[in-house]
Parts: sequence; C-alpha cells; structure tokens
Amino acid sequence: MDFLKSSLHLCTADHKAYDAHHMKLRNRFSIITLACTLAFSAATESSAQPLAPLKVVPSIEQQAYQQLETIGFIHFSINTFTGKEWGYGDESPALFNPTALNAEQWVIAAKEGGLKELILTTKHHDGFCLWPSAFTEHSVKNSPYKNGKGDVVREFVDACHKHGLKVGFYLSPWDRNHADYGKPEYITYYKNQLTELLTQYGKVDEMWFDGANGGDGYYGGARESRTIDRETYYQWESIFSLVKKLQPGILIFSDAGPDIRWVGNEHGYAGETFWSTIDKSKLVIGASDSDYLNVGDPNGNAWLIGQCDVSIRPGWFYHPEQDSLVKSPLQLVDLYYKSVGRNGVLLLNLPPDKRGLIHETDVASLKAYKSIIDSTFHTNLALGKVASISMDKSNYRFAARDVTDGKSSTNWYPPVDKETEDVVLDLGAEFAFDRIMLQEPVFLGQRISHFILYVQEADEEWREIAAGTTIGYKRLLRINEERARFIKIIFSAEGIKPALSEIGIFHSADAEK
Ligand code: FUL
Repeated sequence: MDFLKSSLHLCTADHKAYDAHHMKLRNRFSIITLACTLAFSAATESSAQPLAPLKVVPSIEQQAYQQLETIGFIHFSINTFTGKEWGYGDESPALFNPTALNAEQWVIAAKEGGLKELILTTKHHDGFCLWPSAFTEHSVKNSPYKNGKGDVVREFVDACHKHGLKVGFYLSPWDRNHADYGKPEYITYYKNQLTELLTQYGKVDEMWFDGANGGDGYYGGARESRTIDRETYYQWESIFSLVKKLQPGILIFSDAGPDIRWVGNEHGYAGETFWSTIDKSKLVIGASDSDYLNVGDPNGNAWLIGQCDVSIRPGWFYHPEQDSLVKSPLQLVDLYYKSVGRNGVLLLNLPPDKRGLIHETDVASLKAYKSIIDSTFHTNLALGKVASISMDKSNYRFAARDVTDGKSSTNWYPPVDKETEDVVLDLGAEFAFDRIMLQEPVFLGQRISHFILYVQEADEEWREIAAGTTIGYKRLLRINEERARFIKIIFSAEGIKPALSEIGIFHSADAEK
C-alpha cells in the first residue's frame, strides 16, 4: 500500500503545481488521478510479468565494471628513460632509474580524478619487466632502482589496494627482447610471466592484452623482423583460461574480449552508435576491423564492454617535450562525453616521468576536469519528478516513474507489445538545462536503437531538441540551453520492447563553457 500512498501523494502535489498555461495538458494529466487508483494493480502487473532478458546480456562482473565509468592507465618503463614510445628490446636495464618513484602519488592523483582502477604496463613491447621475474634477466632486478631490490608492480598494487582502487595489468604479448619470440617456447615464457603476476600480487581485476604484434626487434641479439600468425600463435583461448583460473572474477580486455573490447581507436571515443554486443567470430586480436569495433553490432553474439583508451599526452610514455601538450580539463571533459557518454568506459593514461611521479600539469588537469564533471552532474532536475507514459490516455502507468527514481537497477518498459514508446517528464516548473542523460537497464540486454527528445513550447507543440541511436548503459547528450517544464522522449527498439532505466536532466557547469 505504500506504493499507492506515494503515487497519490505525487498526484496531489503535481496537480497543485499546475498553472493555467498548461491547462490542456493538466486535463490530460488529471487522468492520472484515476490512474493512481490503478497504479497498484499496474505495478503488480509489471512485476508479475518482468521483461525477459535478451539472449546476450552482460555478466554481473561486466555490469559492475561498466559502472566504474572512468579508469586509468600507467605507462611507465624503460621508454620513460629513453624517450621512445616503442623500445627495440636491446635497452640496458641500467637505464631504469626513477629518482623519486611514489606509486601512492599515482593512485592519489587517479583517485582525485575519479578513476576507479589503474592498469600498469608491467612489461611493454621492449620486454623490460617492472617486477623481478624469475624467467628473465631483463627486469628491475638488474636496474639501479633500489639496487636491484625494487618491485614496481608490488608498490603499484599495494598503493592501489591501500587507496581502494582496482588493479589491472598490461603484459605485452609482443616481446622485442626475448630470443624465443615467434617460437612456441615464448608462449610458455609468456604464460609463466602471467602466472607470476596473477599469483603473487593478490587480487587482480583486469588483464589487458595488446593487439600490437610482431615486427623487428632485438630478439636476444638476432636483430631481425619476426611475424607471427595473429590467429594461432598465442593460443588465446588457453591464455584466457589460465588467467581466469588464476584469478576468478578477473575481466579480460583485448580487441576481441572475452569481457572488454577495444573501440578501434586510441583517441578515447566510442561511436555515436555504440552496441556493447558484437559478433565475436568477426574479431581477431590485432587484426579486427576498427570501424566494426567502434560501433558493435545489434545482432552480436557476445557482450563486450567498450573501453576507450587515450593518453592525457600525445604519447603513451612520458616525454618532457610534451609537457606543454597535456590535454586541458575541457579536452578531458569532451572525452568523457565521447566515451562514458556513449556507453563506454574511459581508460585515461597518466604516464609517470623520470622521477617516477605523474607530472604536476597532468595532475592539475585531471583534477580540474573532475570538478567540472562533478559540478555539471551534481543536480539532476528530473530526480523524483513525475514521469508518465505518453499522451495516449488509454495507457497511463505510474510505473514510468522508475525512470526518475535515481536507480539504474529499476526500469520501465511498455506494458503492451510495442517497439516504440514515449515518456513525458514533468519537472514541476520551468528549468534551464543543456545536458541529458539516458540509461537502459543493460541487464535485460541492449535494446534501444533510436530515440528523439522534445520540449513543450508555450503553444503546447512539441519541438525536437535532440535525437540519437543507441543508449546502452549511459548516453549523455550536450544540447544548446533549453528552458522547459515538460520533456518528452520517444524511444524504440527493433522487433522487441524497449526499456529505460533512467532519464537525467542537468545544467552544465559554467566552467564547461
Ligand atoms: C598500443 C601500444 O602499441 C602502445 O604503445 C600503447 O601501449 C597502447 C595502449 O597500446 O597498442
């Protein structure tokens, strides 16, 4: 009965607030009073017949991962000291000598920037290992860092755990140092290294497999070019099962998943149309069609979360000459809209410098970006406001208020079989806004393929203000400022019922201008 009481309360408050200007609409909404008495049975009806999930849905772990929204990359290795992006593999470990390494500084900077996980390059393409691996001499143990007693992976993991960040490891499949690269023996070496990393450092949340592969390198002194068969060489399935066996619950990134996928560029943006579903049979690690990865596939047979990787600087590794080229707070804000705002996860790289610290400029930019995002999304004008379906009088249901309850776990879908539905929000008074958030209940699958947003004009006509295709976990829209009390969204799916979990209405922070 609490449900009925709160519905009646909403109705009463809502009716008191109506003004003459919206008389006609008010009359339509007065049917809501009648609907209030029906609301209890409507809710019972919808909970008795929950929407069946689609065949392809995210796992519980994937759902939680998507909600992290923004995570970070730490590219730090011998390249930091040579000024290169890709080391050849013949660099002396003696070059690795950070003077003030402080992994807690990385973690605190990331945390203050809203990043929920950090992924460290434990070994980049040059083969140098940031931990004292028992399987190679090409590591920190032969560097001056802490007189060869250092373990950067340990320091990194401890700092993440201390400050509550999730941990991810990048271990380059391509190894330009190793003599056996290209032969089956190297795969054994690679698996041995994975086993060290995944058994000696506690819980690891993500393993990141790079698609960059093969070419020239030092290869133990051979100094030649080696190519591998991208489809067969690594035996990816056996690597993935080793990783999952050693760290149950870990999520694996690669061009082809199995949990998280590349979005086809290293500029940090997903396609404006972005399906988390994709046809896995079309993906090969290191040789997938980037355009396909950037959009996905509504008929895909796998759910692979899109991860948008990008560096805060032009390079992945720190280069002093790029100190003036650090992305500005507004550039980072733009990336947030193009990644998280397009149903992806933003993976932002923060490369420590030769001291072993994230440069002050990068830290400041990340902090300023975070404060802009926080202030833009601080006040959701739609939260708790009345949402009812359509102007189709026969079809009022109060269950549509699930889209303004602030919970992405609740959802609303048409009570009858239809592919297109519309929900009208009443903000209770006229407000200015220029940011819109839409969310789908992705645990039921990604359904919506098209949406249109309208505001109501003084003459009660609906005027279109934005339109788009996919929504997924989250879609953020930047529009010119509007002033309105009533907002309508029409949303549709192909051949199935669409479902929405949240609609948010915001005004951007002044700093976004
Ligand atoms: C690429 C690598 O080649 C880059 O150096 C960097 O690590 C980036 C994240 O992935 O494929």
